[in-house]
Amino acid sequence: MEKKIKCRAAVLFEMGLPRPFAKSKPVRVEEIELDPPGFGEVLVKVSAAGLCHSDLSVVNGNRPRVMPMVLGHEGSGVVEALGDGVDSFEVGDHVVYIFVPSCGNCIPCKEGRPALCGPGLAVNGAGTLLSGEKRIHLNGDLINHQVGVSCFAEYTVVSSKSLVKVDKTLPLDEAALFGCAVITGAGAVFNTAKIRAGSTVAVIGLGGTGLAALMGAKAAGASKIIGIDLLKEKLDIAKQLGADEVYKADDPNLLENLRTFTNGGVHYSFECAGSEKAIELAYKILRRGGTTVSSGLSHPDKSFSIQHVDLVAGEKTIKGSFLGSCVPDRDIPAYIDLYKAGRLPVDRLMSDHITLDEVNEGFDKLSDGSTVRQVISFN
Ligand code: CXF
Ligand code: ZN
Repeated sequence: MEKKIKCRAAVLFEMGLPRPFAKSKPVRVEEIELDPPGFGEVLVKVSAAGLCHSDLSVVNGNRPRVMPMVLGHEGSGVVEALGDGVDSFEVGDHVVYIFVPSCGNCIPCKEGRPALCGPGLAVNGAGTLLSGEKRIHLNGDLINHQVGVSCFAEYTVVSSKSLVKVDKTLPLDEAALFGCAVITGAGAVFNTAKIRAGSTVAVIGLGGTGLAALMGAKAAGASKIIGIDLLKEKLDIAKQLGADEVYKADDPNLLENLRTFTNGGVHYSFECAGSEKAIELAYKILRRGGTTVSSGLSHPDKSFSIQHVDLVAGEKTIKGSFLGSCVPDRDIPAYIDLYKAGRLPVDRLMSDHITLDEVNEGFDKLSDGSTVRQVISFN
């Protein structure tokens, strides 16, 4: 396949522009040109892409990246063409994007920890594909990929190591959510924490990943699930999804009430908000022997503080979780099966379908907290 492809894509030119984004327009829909897929690469026609807080963090400057960049890291699509050397996919396959390409050869990959792939993390920082190449041209210049995906576009060229094949009976807008919200949130529960049935769980930050963590805790047999967020609307959604109790994060009685409700604190707390205040709270609500798992991403300048003696004498654990500590080829099909069996109601995360041209407005809504997952539809 030799031909270049022209298509529309949402390009971020400058981080940190003021709100409302509908007015400052940090993202512009432009016509880009994609090179044909190189060795080990795949051309995918995008079907759906979710707006995630990690995209918003790039837009508002909390997650500094190389500019300009075609945004989007959570999405799904259909394989349109294969580069040389790709034998794991066929034209017509339905795929979900993975936001860390895994080389398969480095020590973390060989240890079964693809989220920690060395080359994958390096190329993500550099704005290239796993090959080290960029395949996106804008007005004749090469521009950057977001974590090897850049699926806020009608087409993508990506490494085959950035894709997982999925069941064709699953609607592609639902499939998209498995690539970030579901593996990050549910993966933190199933893989990073490996919670024990009957344990008590609190989730702090009830966006897409937090609600997916809550669903994961339910599926894994938690006895009491607590949702915590600053916004009352999010607490209401958590209740509808099966939270047994909810607290506003700024409620002055939160600690006392939570300790009474759980008889001394939770076994597991999941920080899904991406703020140092959230991880400090996640730690404070643990019972002795408890574990905090953090999957939120805050600004690289931020640190958090805990009482050292309490960590030691209380035998507490704090763990980071990236990509839900998942093995995507193994876990995405498994989580899709749980969804189909009604045990992980992922479709409930979807708030609205929007168009590519509505992305700035979508980021305003996401900043306000008035939505969970807005999904860009391309068909
Ligand atoms: C992020 C992690 C950093 C890269 C983009 C995706 N995860 C979830 O949003
Ligand atoms: Zn995400």
